[in-house]
This record gives sequence, C-alpha cells and structure tokens, in this order.
Amino acid sequence: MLEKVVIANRGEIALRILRTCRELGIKTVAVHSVADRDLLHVRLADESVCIGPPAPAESYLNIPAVISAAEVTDAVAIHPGYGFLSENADFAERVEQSGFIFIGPRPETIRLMGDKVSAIAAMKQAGIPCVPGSDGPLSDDSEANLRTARDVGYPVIIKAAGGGGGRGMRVVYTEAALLNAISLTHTEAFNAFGNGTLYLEKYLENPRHVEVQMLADEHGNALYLGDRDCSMQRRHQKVIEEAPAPGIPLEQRKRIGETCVAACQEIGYRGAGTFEFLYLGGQFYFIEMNTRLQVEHPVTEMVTGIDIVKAQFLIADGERLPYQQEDVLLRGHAVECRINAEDPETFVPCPGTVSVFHPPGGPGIRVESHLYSGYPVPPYYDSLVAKFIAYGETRHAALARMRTALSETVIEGIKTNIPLHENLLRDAAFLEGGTDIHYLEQKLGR
Ligand code: MV4
Repeated sequence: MLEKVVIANRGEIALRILRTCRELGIKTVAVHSVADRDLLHVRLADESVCIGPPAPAESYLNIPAVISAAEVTDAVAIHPGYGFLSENADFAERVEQSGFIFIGPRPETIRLMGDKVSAIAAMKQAGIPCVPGSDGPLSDDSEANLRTARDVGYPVIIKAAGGGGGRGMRVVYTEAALLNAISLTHTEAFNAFGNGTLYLEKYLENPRHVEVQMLADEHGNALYLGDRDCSMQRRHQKVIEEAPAPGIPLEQRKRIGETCVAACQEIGYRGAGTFEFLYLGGQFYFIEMNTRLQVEHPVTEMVTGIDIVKAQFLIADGERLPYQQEDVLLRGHAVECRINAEDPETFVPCPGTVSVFHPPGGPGIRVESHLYSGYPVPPYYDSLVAKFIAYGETRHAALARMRTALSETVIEGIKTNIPLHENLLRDAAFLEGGTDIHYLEQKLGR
C-alpha cells in the first residue's frame, strides 16, 4: 500500500481522508494555510506543512507549494479531496511529472471532462443519453446558431464549454433573445474561464438532478455504486442528498448503471467518478461528469457498504477492485444534510468560534465533521462544517432518524442552517420524494 500521502484539502473531507489513511496504515501529511492551524486533521496527521496565507489562491490552490510539501516530506501520493485542485488537469499532470501518484483519474481524462463539449461528445459516442442540442460548439455564424436553436426548440440553454456546476449558462425562451444571449454568455465565459466556447441544449424545465457513482481500476474493471438524488439545492449549492434516488425503477437503474460502466471502460476511466444527469419524464439526460470524490459520497457508502475513499487508495496503488458488480448490493436508504455555518434565513456565511459542539449519534447516524468545542471557523473558505448522514431500512426510517439527529444536535457560537433542515424534514413534498431542482428556491420564494 502507498506509504505516505499528502492530503491537499481542509475541513471535513481532509479528516475523512485521514481516517481512511489510518485504517490502511498510510502515513499522512496535512498541508494547510496559516488560517487552518486549528483544523482537527492537522492535529491528527503524522506531519503537517503550512503552505501559505489564508487566501486559497496562495495556499490550497498553490500548485508548487503543494508539490513542494510532498517533496520535503517524502510522500508518494497526493489526495486532492473535492474542490480546490481536485479537477485541475494541469495539477494532476505536474503531480505525475514530479514523480508522485495523483489520487484520481489520468490528467487527460480530467481535461476531457473539464471541457463540457468534449465530455458530451465522448459520452454520446459511448452510448450515454444526452440532452438534445448543438452536438458540438456554437459557431460564429449567427444564422447557423438560429437554425440550431430552432431545430432544438425553445426554450434552450446556452452553456460555456469551460463552465460547469452552474457557472456560465443562460436560458433563452425566444428566438428574439438568442443572439444577444450568445454574445453575453460568450463574453462572460471568456472572462471567467479564458475560453469563450459555447454550446446549446434544450432547456429542461423541471428536472431532478440524479447522479451515478462509479469506481474504475486501471485494469479495465468498472463498477456503478447506484445513484443519488441531489435535487434539493439553492444557487447550485446542494443542501440535502439521498441514495438511492427515489422512484427510479430497478430495471432503469441497472440499465443506466451498465451504460456508465461501458462508458468508463471506453474512455479508460480510473478512480472514483460521477455521471451527472437531469432526470425528467422518466428519462436520464447526461450533463457533466465529475472526476473527483464528491461531498455527498457517504450516502452511497451507507447503502452499498463500500468505502469509496478506501477504493480510491487501492486503485491509486494499482490494485484491482476487490469486488465485482454482483457484489454491489443496494440496501436501505441514506440521506445527508449539509450543515453550513450560515444564517438560516439569509444564507450569509457566519464564521466564528464554536463554543459547544454536541454531535448527534445513535443507530444509523454518521457524522462527518471537523468541528470541536472551541474550534474557530475561519471566514476564508466554504461554510460547510458538518454532514449528518442518516441510514434506515426505508427512506421513511432514514428521515425519522435524521429528524432525531437534528433535534439533539447542539452547535453554539455560530449560526447554522439546522433550522432549514428541520423545516425541510417536515416538508410534505420532500417527504413524498422526487422534488425537482427548483423546489427549494421556489419554497423560499427565490
Ligand atoms: C441544465 C438545466 C436544464 N436543461 N441543462 C446547472 C448546473 C450544471 N451542472 C447544469 N445545470 C443545469 N443544466 C439543461 N439542458 C438545468 C440546470 C440547473 C441545475 C442542474 C442541476 C442542479 C441544479 C440546477 C439548478 C439550476 C439549473
């Protein structure tokens, strides 16, 4: 097994990764910013290296600083977690060129998926169902673009090839608005991503966000670990996720999973990955692939019994996946609530020192959090401070356990969105299952 790994991340996910390293006997190096000396995983790591000032651009996104930390500590591999450098193909490439193992897909795969036009082309080629659209980049010929949109049918959505996760897109309802929208989105995309390439899709009005979790080794073995519903979101920030996605017929789940397996094999995918789909009218439509571990991976772990982070280490070490598709059995239901340090009414981030942290517990409750009583939540980073995951034999049972977990939690000193979760866990439509991606914003009155 890998001897020593740099954890190039912070917060709950750095701790999650550290715990699996401990279990596997891997020595750990925590790299952290000046503002993150108090992080739990920094204290628990075998070694720690301060890599720069609080600003992410100067620390967690500083490629030379992260690679130097691996060099000075004699680490063999780097785990990027999620966010930060996790989907940066140049980083993955430089990690490998420096003689380290990047715990993730090959740099070429990250690059392929990072360009949404090439990602969709590759997936369409591999038999993945995609949204009807321009099938490639828009041109600089206005007449051709007008024809494309007319053929697809309004409303359409214009997206930036360099975007993703909700950045660089614009919905267009009428032909009269198309050319101006293309021009505006092009300028924004060029300024934001240094790439003005755009593509166009049919705009699906009320879909659900359903994603499929994959694991693939470098020996051509690929598995699907079922799906997750991540529709409960606000401004592209997921709030609650669950596995499996409610109401998807077993036969369809199997079919989309097998298609994703074939696609992974076709492109020589390596590591953990996620196919993101919109789900509407009983059909899956691919939108993007994430080439990293995701925040919501625990709900999949709970219903499959598979440790996804452990699998990432085995794959990075060149081993074969220790299970086959027949061994992946879905059992029960899991729900995750993302606990943010923010005002529950205004959603404004609320950093500060946690005076008391009393986490929930009991059967079927898992807490992923770096919080402790006395921990100062710094203002420089994402406001996620904990994830509560409830497992039950049924969705109903998992939701009941989550309500109990939320009610017994004590977090003092900072505001959190626990009141929002308590509200949602009593919301009739959510309890029914299958609410769409606009549900939460509509409920909150936008
Ligand atoms: C769409 C769409 C409707 N139709 N594409 C937003 C994030 C990015 N991953 C893709 N997104 C969307 N693409 C078509 N053709 C609606 C969204 C969308 C969305 C998707 C998933 C989760 C939340 C969302 C919120 C608003 C819009």
